[in-house]
Amino acid sequence: MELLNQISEKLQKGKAKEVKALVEQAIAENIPVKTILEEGLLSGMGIIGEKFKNNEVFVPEVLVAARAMNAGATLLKPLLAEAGVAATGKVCIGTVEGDLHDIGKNLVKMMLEGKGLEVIDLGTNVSPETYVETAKAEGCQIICCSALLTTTMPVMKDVVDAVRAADLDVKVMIGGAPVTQAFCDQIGADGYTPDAASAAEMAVKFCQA
Ligand code: B1M
Repeated sequence: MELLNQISEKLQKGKAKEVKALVEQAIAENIPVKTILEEGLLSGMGIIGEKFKNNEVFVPEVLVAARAMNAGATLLKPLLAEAGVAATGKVCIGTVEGDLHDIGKNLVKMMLEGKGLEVIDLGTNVSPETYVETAKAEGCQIICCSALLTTTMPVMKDVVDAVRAADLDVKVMIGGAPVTQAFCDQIGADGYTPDAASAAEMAVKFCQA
């Protein structure tokens, strides 16, 4: 669809204002939120990711694209709330220590909130101690960890170990591009999902259990 292509292209060029206007137009045209997110915003970010990998674009271009992505995603947030299916539960979420990538984490947060869960956003570069102290102080049922770098994935194991050492009845969910189910099993985390929507579904199940 032409409008979704335009969102993807403007995002790749880092045109945040234009992305925002196009997303508004897509919403007004009743294009499903999931389609706008996946075929517009995430598609554009995926192309930027490939170009970044191939050294065709560099950090500044990726940063402005990320800003444009956030500008569009923010508009979708209220629409993700599903009327009448409000779950109850408290979650703290963050990107692990050493890692500054937050786009995926923000999407997971939006989806969790869309399901009615209360979310404490710890931001990026979050230490295992901060996750554990927050979960304890705030009474969270779930700790959600995101990592985008292979070098920061091991911090997720530190989080699992810290939760077990503190003897907390808290589930640890993990995700992010390099994370896999095998890694989840290996470090003894409670759940892995490949995308934000399924993360929210899993979180709801944990909170209902
Ligand atoms: Co970075 N970066 N980056 N980067 N960056 C990657 C991750 C990389 C794969 C690019 C590449 O080389 N191909 C590579 C990592 C390589 C590796 O580890 N093997 C990389 C690198 C190397 C770096 C730097 C080291 C570059 C440098 O400085 N030389 C540096 C590290 C900085 C740091 O963190 N300490 C760096 C910096 C940056 C920017 C600041 C420029 C920017 C981040 C901006 C920001 O986040 N605010 C950036 C970006 C944008 C990327 C790419 C291009 C896109 C990441 C992204 O946002 N994707 C990325 C390449 C790529 O992934 N193709 C890359 C979109 C996002 C929606 O996807 O986060 O995977 P993702 O989230 C998904 C799922 O994974 C899942 O849900 C989302 C979709 O529904 N998910 C979860 C995420 N968290 C979840 C948690 C869950 C469940 C699901 O449960 C709790």
